[in-house]
Amino acid sequence: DFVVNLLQHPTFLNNEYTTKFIDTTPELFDFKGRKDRATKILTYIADITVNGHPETEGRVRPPADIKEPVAPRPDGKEPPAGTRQILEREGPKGVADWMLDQKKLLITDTTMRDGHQSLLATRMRSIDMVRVAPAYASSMSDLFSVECWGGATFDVAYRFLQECPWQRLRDIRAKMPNILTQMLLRASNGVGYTNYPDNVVEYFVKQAAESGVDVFRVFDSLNWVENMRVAMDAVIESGKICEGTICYTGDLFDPDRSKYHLQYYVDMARQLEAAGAHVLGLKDMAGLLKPAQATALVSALKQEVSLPIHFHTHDTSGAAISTIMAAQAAGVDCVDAAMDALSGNTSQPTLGSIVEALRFQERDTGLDIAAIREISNYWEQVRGHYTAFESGLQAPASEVYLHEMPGGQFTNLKAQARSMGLEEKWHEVAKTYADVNMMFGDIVKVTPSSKVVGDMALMMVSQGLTRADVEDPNRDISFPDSVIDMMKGNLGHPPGGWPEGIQKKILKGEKPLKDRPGKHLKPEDIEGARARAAEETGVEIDDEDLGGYLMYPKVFTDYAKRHETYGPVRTLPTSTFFYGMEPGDEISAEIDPGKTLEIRLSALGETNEEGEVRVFFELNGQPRTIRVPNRK
Ligand code: BTN
Ligand code: 3PY
Ligand code: ZN
Repeated sequence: DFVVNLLQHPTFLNNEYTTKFIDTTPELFDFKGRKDRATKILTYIADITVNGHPETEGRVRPPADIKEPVAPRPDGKEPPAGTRQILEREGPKGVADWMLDQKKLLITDTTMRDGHQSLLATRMRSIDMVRVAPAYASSMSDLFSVECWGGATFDVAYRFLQECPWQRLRDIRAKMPNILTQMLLRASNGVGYTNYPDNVVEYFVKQAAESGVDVFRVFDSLNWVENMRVAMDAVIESGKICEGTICYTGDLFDPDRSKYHLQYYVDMARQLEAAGAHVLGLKDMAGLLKPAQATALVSALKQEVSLPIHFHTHDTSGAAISTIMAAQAAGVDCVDAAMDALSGNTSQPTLGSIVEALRFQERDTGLDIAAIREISNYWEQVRGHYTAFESGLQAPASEVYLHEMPGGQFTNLKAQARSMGLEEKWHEVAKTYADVNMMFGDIVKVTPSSKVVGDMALMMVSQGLTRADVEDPNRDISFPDSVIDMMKGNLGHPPGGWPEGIQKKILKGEKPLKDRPGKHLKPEDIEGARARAAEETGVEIDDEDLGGYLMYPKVFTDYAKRHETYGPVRTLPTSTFFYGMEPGDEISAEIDPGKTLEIRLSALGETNEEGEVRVFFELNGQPRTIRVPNRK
């Protein structure tokens, strides 16, 4: 490839080349046989067209005539100043004071993070978000924030979408300069599933702040404030907004679940305030908070702490809007909602309906309902491209009060159960999940502790074991690794510790940690990790890449290697990314600002004796042929 490129280059042909020419056009002299980005992208399209995408295989396909989503056009004016300007001008404390001064109910739009995490298995691609960001900037500048990063979106971007989560963040930030961006951070678990060394958590937060996160919602999966300090301190140090968060579980009014009573939450809120939180997050990850309980809890928290309160819930039960109304009446400052087309069920409650419910009243959100409808119509078109990832959940259900699964886990665990052949036993899985929770001492269930409970429940249902079987001292049980890890104390400790009997049985005599896992984890040699990542991938590792590698070494290096083969596939339309092209299709892909590839697939050849297919393209009007193996 390089020889052909070089010989055709005008500078070479005119005999004007110097060694500087070699320095400034390294791609022409790449002897490792690396291809240019257009060839890489064509190779990707050819491969998906011939072999399909593994993630959508056997799943429901969007209609053949589905259109490319079109985002509402911004009005062309400079975007109005929003919350981002308050942060820039007055800092995080200034934002918190501003929140407290507002009469209106503030709203965070979660569509770009929890919305699709909870409805579409986290599979939404960056291009579908970045395209609508200018419309948010122009018509939604009264939002408190847009949650668009963290949680499961980080690893899913690398793992399944072949794109860089940091680039997503930078692109959204650039196109939406007036609204705060928000992320979900699992404290010492970062955006992963187990505790990381303190210096890794610090590095990650610093980089996230630099790349564009303004609000960090920090929570711990066992509600252990001690284990949140490293992450909280790093956020405070970065000058961004630290939303120290309480996870809500159980039922505040259930006399049999006295572990999570009003005083428990008030104490935790005070600890978070003392730890320096600017905002108090109240995270109802499963959607368990009922209206009257919301009145009691929000009133108490408003009375006992002086921070603005930001409430997050899920509509799994169908009752979330009543809870939101109770919370706002009790004085909650800000609530999370998803744009209508990606709301409801395991997602957040419906943004437009909350706006309407408060219209013409004291706490009117001030958001423009016509703009909301337009943006939601865009999301509706986008959602149509992701039918492969729909859960098939038909209706909200009160069963959530039994199992208490987080909205972000529900559809995921259901898919896992299906893949293990346990789909018919789903309600048994749900009941067993509840039993495991009680066996573990009635814990907060949110990533990663929720994943541990889910692993245990699936294991029990697949092996036909009851709680009594598992607890039977005379019965040998082989526990999942994640369960052993949690009982060792590697996620921290729940209030009151783990139940001794089951912990002893799981650890088989091994001694658990008594304090903070981060105290025992050796600090990472960060520059050593960068060198290792470069060695493993053969590419240069920048600060953002390093953040990916520190969280997920294998996921990151696999991504980086595929990137070398396939190039910037994030620029492809979603239908092309998941389904390839049909002969006659034309698409464009903007690989750099202003540099667009016009791609037409002209024809597909037959499979030859070597098992290869030739795929005929026109690239910016020029014919190009790509050969790919037929693996079907
Ligand atoms: C939870 O466990 O509470 C939330 C579940 C989020 C899981 C995400 S979905 C895709 C990705 N792959 C995994 O195995 N887990 C994450
Ligand atoms: C996550 O950590 O990904 C969650 O959404 C927890 O609710
Ligand atoms: Zn959530």
